[in-house]
Amino acid sequence: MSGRAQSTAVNPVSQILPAGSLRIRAPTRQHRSHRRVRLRTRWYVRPVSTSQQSPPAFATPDVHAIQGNIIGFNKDHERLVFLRFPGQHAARTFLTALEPSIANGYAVREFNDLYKEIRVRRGGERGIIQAAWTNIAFTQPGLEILAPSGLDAFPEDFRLGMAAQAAALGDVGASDPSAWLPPFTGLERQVHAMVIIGADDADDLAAAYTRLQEKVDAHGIVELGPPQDGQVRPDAFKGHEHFGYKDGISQPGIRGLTTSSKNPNASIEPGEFLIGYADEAGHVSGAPEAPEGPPPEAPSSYTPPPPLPAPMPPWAKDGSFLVYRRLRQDVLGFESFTEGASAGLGLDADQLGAKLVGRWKSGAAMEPVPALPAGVDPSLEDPSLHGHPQVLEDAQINDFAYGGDPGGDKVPRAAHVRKTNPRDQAPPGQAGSDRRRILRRGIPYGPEVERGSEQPYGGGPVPDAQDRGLLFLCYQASISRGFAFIQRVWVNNDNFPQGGDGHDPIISQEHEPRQFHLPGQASPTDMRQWVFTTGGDYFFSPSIPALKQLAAGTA
Ligand code: N7H
Repeated sequence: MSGRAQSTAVNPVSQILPAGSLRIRAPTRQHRSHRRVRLRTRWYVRPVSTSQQSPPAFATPDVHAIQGNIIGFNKDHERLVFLRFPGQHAARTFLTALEPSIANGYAVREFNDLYKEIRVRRGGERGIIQAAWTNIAFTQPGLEILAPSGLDAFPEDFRLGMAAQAAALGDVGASDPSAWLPPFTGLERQVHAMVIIGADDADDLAAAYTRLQEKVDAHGIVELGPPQDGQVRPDAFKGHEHFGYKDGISQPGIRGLTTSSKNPNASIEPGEFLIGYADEAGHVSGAPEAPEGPPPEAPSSYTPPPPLPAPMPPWAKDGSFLVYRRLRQDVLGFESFTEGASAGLGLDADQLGAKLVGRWKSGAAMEPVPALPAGVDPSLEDPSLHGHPQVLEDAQINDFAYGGDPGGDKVPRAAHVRKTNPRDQAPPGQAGSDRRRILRRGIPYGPEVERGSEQPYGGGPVPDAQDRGLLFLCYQASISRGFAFIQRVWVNNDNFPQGGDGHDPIISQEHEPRQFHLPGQASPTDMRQWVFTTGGDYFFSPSIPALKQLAAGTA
């Protein structure tokens, strides 16, 4: 974290922000000595020329400026609509018509807070207030048609797109782009924009989609194929993904904008998620920085991304990069593995599954949380089902680290949640983990399993009636430091964090057999692949003011 203390000299933000001369004031090192005091620290980015009385400008991002799904729609129903622009005029007039209906972060945050408050007052009753939100994000080819300034300064990974980097991401074999579903099949990028509609009610979602289609038709925009629907699973499985595990628990708060109720003391600097702000290293996101060497944990095949060639343009401020990955899940394959392999490993099926994921299906942590009495081992059985339901409370469920479990006896070092956020484990250590946080905004898609009439499939085409998985969406200020790093250097790397720990058993995209080291077992466990990439791309989610500029041709 030493870079942060020196960051007062950094001034590339003046290239990114519309204001003229700017200065950044960083918290001092002693303020940063413990994460519990972080909420008291402040970044100030303010015009140097303004008087002492002026309030700090850009101290925190303006929640009105950012698109709402960065805060998190958190809806039961979502629809992803893929668009292609026939030309610049059509794209700009369409965007002019659509922009007023794009939900900003303020509306979404206020709604979410109000929803929670009403729900608590009414003893958990849901659905008293409802909303439908719309957001839009663009691929590089889509932005090229809108022709704003400074596109050359966008990062290389975004410009190339996800399919072109399939080999590096491990998207090979059944996950190869040639097998992806339309409109993402192959290397030719058809999609120019993705509209995300989220709603509490399916009828409201349909109505918002109809309004979108009217604009699409009126401006001659092409909708590519049927939209992709996502929905929360029914009844008791609400909030759980298709393997059965509670999802959406561990999310970073964005310092100054949001506080995660499950992580209230550890917000992350906005520059990790939004362009134009100081990040965890004191660097301003969207400004070039010195080239990185490969991190110590990187496999030899890893090439660090090239630095930005120039500062990102002013209109990119308050924008965020959005990764979309359509991930098909072989639920019966996963279940038959946990049932078949568990006995030989001295575990039951639920416990083996929990070891692979790193949490129990209920969401309970396998590491001790503060409310758990000493002597109860949460890795042996789900404590929430055995007398300790309090471990599921917001203040408990995410309050753990791995420092007391260096060997991975409770949560194996290659378990999904430990691979994707190693917390205090070294490598990379807490500061290193905090530089790789992402805002996950995924939702399950597809029908429930028809038990008795379906078989595990192990990859390849499946009938729609058996196609289910996760529409993985995540926001970050740098794809190469966020999603792509997590996938390439941590998830797919069987030597992270230590030699022979194995692949992330849930999402690694490598050839079979994949391996997973369970402490106490002589040899790693061979596993099939149960999650397959079936589409996706890299998008940019501009700010609301930038949408207006893109529409007007002034960006
Ligand atoms: Fe994961 N799963 O059900 O096994 N994920 N994930 N993920 N994931 C998490 O803490 C899952 C995917 C992360 O801070 C939980 O919210 C499945 C991708 C990160 O402790 C569960 C799929 C990437 C975290 C799952 C999938 C990530 C996380 C625990 C695909 C990024 C937070 C609930 C089908 C490359 C870790 C929770 C932390 C948590 C599952 C995809 C990343 C249950 C099934 C592609 C950073």
